[in-house]
Amino acid sequence: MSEAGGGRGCGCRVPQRASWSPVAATAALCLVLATSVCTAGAAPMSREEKQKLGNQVLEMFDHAYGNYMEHAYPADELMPLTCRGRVRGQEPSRGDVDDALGKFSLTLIDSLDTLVVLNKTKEFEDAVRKVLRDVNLDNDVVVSVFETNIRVLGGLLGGHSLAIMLKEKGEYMQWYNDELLQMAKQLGYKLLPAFNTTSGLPYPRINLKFGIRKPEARTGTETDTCTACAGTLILEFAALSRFTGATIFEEYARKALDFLWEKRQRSSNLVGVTINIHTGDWVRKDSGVGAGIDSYYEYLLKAYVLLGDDSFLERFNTHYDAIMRYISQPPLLLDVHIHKPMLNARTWMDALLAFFPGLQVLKGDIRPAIETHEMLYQVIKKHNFLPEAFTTDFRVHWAQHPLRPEFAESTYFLYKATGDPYYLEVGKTLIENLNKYARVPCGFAAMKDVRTGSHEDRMDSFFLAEMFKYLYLLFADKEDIIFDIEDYIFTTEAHLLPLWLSTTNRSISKKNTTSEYTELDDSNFDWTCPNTQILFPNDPLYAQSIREPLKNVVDKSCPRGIIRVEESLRSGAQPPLRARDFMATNPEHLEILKKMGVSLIHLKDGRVQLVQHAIQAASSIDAEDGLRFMQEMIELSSQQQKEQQLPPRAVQIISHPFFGRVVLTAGPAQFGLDLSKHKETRGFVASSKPYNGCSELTNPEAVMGKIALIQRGQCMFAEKARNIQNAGAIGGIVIDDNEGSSSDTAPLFQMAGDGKDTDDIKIPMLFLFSKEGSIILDAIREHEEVEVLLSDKARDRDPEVENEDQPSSENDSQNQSAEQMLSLPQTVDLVDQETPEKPPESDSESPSPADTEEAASVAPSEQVPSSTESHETASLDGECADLDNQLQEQSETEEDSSPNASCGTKAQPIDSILADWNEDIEAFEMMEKDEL
Ligand code: DMJ
Repeated sequence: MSEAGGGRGCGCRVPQRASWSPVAATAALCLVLATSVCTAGAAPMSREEKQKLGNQVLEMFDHAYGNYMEHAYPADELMPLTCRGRVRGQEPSRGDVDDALGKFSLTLIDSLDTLVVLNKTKEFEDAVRKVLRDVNLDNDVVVSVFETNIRVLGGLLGGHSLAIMLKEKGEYMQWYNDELLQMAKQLGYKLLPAFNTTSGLPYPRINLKFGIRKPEARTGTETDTCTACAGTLILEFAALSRFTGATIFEEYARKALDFLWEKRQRSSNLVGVTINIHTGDWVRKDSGVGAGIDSYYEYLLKAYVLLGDDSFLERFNTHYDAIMRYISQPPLLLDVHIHKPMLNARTWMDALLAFFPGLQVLKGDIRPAIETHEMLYQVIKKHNFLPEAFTTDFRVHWAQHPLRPEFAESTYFLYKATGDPYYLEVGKTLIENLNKYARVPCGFAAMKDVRTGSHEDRMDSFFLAEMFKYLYLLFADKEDIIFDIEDYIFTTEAHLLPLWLSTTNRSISKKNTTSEYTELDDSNFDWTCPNTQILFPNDPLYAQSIREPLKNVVDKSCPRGIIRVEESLRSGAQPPLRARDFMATNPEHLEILKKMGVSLIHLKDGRVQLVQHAIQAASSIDAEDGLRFMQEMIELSSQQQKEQQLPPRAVQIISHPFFGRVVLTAGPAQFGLDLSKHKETRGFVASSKPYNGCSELTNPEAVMGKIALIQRGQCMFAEKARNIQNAGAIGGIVIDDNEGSSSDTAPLFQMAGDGKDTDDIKIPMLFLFSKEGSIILDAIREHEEVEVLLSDKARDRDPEVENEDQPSSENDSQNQSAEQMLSLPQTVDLVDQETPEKPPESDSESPSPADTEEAASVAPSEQVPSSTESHETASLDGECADLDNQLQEQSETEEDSSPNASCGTKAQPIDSILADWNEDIEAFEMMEKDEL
């Protein structure tokens, strides 16, 4: 079985290592598909049901791909709400995320091999012809080297791999003469100038036409890149070298990997998130398996699988040990500091780490894969999708979800490894949620906010490259696919590269291997992994027994019970007080604060301020706990501020032909009916006259009983509200007058009152940026009668509409369904609607800081200076021994630790420790600002 099947390359010892190649070693399997095994947990799924789901995936793909081709191509991506192409430069810039767009028909290229996997061979042939005819790689546009590599180079190579496979079969692609490979080579050469650094780490961006150096390039001044950006090249570059014989690509990618390996933090064996491409210094020293690092680890293991080079496996295993020791806190995966790996760097996780269980399957470490996957699935069940980031107690941290495929990927690999039909049910839920919440008439729209169900006008190319592949393969039987998927490896973008490359053009494969590898102890190789053939027949309930204790981890269990074993061991019986548990009214907590040197100052305005003076702590350990507590409190506080700042609302278009599928992100008002208090308002929309709503309306008959549309500007929001209310409107939507503004690019805000009493305003008021507003205005132009729902969370679409709607045409047949749907009074109470910000049920007994005004009001900026100030002259008399032990462990192998590493003879002055801590605290604050 190949890697693609989840069974290969997990580091098993194979009989003849020297001559081993992935192809030759297909008999030496670590994980064997156990399709015949069913656990008692989930009933087996019938062949018919699997086929039905597979067909549903095909229909969904057609909906996404068809709309892209019809309305967006040759643009890079589809904008599914406005049903047009996203052309860079023609839309407001979204920052880094736009660096994937190179005016090279990104979605088409990223979809090529998906077409073959989904058995759409004719469409594939047609798509390849379009790529060859239309795509230009020589555009004057600055693109991300990483994204261009994984999506475009990977897409071309995946397309080439399957084109030659089809050609060999003798029916399709008979005309094909390696044209995609030639394009890939052309693109490869365009990316090479990015590697012109002394370190060999690539610049993060390159101009496709002008490269790096030329003044016209408009890039080349960056100093930092992310670890994944520099470490996710080897599969595509090695494949390019081996397909073409041009060794330079593989050499460059290997050199970048060698450098990263050299720079790993030697005592923890972890890597940071961001590195300086010139000096090799870690810029961000936090480390996890998600954003910024993820595919670096993935590519080490997969490079071993594809290229058969032991050094990659050795590096992977070394890192994997470190990940399992420090980052893995089952079922969580939490970022830590590379220099202080026992310390968590965050109290939240990002969605990208959802790929990790899949990688663990490939490695052969099934138990933690099942655990993490289960935890993620519960988060999904709670929010319908995995939010971009969520806290350790499973609240939303970043509410977007751009239809990422990582969880589907892990689900597929876990199913392949366990054969447990539970994972088919998981896949079914993913399909249902996509259709229910993300499907719009013109494709699938990313979720702007999983809490409100609002959409973003965005359908990323990876949705077609990855999501449909993994979902289709999950339900497919061998005979459903026209080639043997086991002969290929998936890149991080799910492009397929043939395993036979391992034996082709291998000339450079050993050239750059440093002597270090041969010197390293063989025990570093973890050659063992569970064999499911043995494991599952012996215990068919294995996977379920691992999931069982986690069944309620998100909803019912007490997440704060998940405290690192090391922490409890270190501090004896009583674990340190966690910021999220703190209550300013609890005398025990106040006692602990005192011990930690933290004092509580009651401010005049009712808030409290926490200040730490390490010198006042009872011991050095307590001082350290106090610092950590403060650090947690800072993070918690900023998270709460974020949550309080932006309570977005939703405008859901419910009339024909939208039927509730288009959900727009809206800003609330500080006056009028509060939609978060279990209310929603439904009505037809009408433009007010005058449109700015700044005087008495001249068309009260038109807005009476309706939701009035008003343009922003020229008077206060509250004045507009009063004018439309007086005309009999039941709600109002203010549309931004700033043309082109969009919630994709501008932060939402609340409409403030007019400084006077606004209690007289009873109707709900929402704000839409111009782009979202024009979706409603366009709808009026086209359909005249447009009905919307104003709420704090989109209401479910009517399932009957869903059924009728798929896969048949969406344009007709819907009038009567519109009546069935959402037959609510104009203003209704929602029963028990979930409010995601609230801590889990179990927290209600002992409220988290989110429930206490005091803790929420802690001002981060006030904490840090106070503590540093008081540390300058601090000493920890009599407490050196404990601190010494703590620090010694960390500092012995620390590359950049000061010579005075700890107390006593090896004393590290407390201010140096604290300076170090403050550096971490600053790093937290920086991380908070960073986007994924
Ligand atoms: C994809 O482009 C790739 O999987 C990449 O490695 C990171 N994640 C995105 C999709 O989420």
